[in-house]
Amino acid sequence: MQQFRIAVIPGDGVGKEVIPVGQRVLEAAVAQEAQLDWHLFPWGSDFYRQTGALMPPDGVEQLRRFDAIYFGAVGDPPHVPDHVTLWGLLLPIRKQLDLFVNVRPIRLFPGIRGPLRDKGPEDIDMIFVRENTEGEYAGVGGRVHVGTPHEVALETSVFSRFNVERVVRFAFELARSRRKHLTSITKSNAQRFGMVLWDEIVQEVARDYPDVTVTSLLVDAAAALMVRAPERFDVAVGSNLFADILTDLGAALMGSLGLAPSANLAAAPGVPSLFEPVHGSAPDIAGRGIANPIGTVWAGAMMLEHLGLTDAARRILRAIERLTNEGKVLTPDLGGTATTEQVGKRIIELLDA
Ligand code: GGG
Repeated sequence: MQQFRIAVIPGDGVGKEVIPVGQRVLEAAVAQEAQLDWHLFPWGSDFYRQTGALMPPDGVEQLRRFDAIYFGAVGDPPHVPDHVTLWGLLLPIRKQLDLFVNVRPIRLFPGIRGPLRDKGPEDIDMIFVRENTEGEYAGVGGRVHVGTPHEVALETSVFSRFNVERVVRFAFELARSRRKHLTSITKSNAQRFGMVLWDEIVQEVARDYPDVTVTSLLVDAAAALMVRAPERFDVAVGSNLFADILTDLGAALMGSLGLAPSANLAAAPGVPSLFEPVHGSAPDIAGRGIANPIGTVWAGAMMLEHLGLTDAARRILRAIERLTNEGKVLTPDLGGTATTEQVGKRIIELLDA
């Protein structure tokens, strides 16, 4: 039987509730073919309160020896500022492991009524490729004259040719494996350096993919089009910030932020990729046992697929579709009354239904 070493970081808030459910579903799905050796890392805001840091100084190095990382959520406002939690845990992991793309599928599951009443599952089926290590999240900037009326803060975006090209190339490859349409999203009329470079690189790389049609959109137009005509999107590629925002919009089109998964993929072989729900720690519902675990379970399925356990991954997706289609065991964000645990249990029952 194959064995995989998985680092588990439940993190904060509802991350601690959805990750154990995800682990149980994954174990049930792979039971016949693989063993998942989980190693729990209790990092996050509690760890910060005990030690003054979100993870140990060698935390990212500790993660390198695993086959994959299963991550919950980070954030404990108002107790720890959000920029401290994000920059103390998730962003250093993405950057130091060079997890260069964040793949975020968006699709309407059968039985779910999203906010777009005239759109069905065949209309809402796209994948976002988010640049994941630089752009607006480069962390370049600073503040001067702090606390005075002359205070100034700078936040510089970074777009390197090397990085944008590999992200765009990844998106073209993905588009080629699907409906062969790529939408590139920038704001290059207003952002006249980095995003103009991005547009140029898209045009250059497009020459290697004559079978893929490309549409370039400004981010504001892209947001409007996602709502007006989501069927026009197949694969979309965008910067760290823009794709982060648009995938929350996409999750809303799916019916709930709790449904959306993401895969942070490593550029180098042998480096673990990280899989997480798109949602954060949701302090408003944390501790009540009602968080939707589907985004986390789906992220786990993406992890299994990445590890080569494609049949188990497919069975999990089918079980999620059956669950939403029967519409009986759903959490309150989807109009149901079920708990996180009950949804997990039902997904397991439906694995082989
Ligand atoms: N599930 C991971 C999580 O906690 N996400 C919250 C968040 O703020 N993420 C920022 C990002 O994905 O860049």
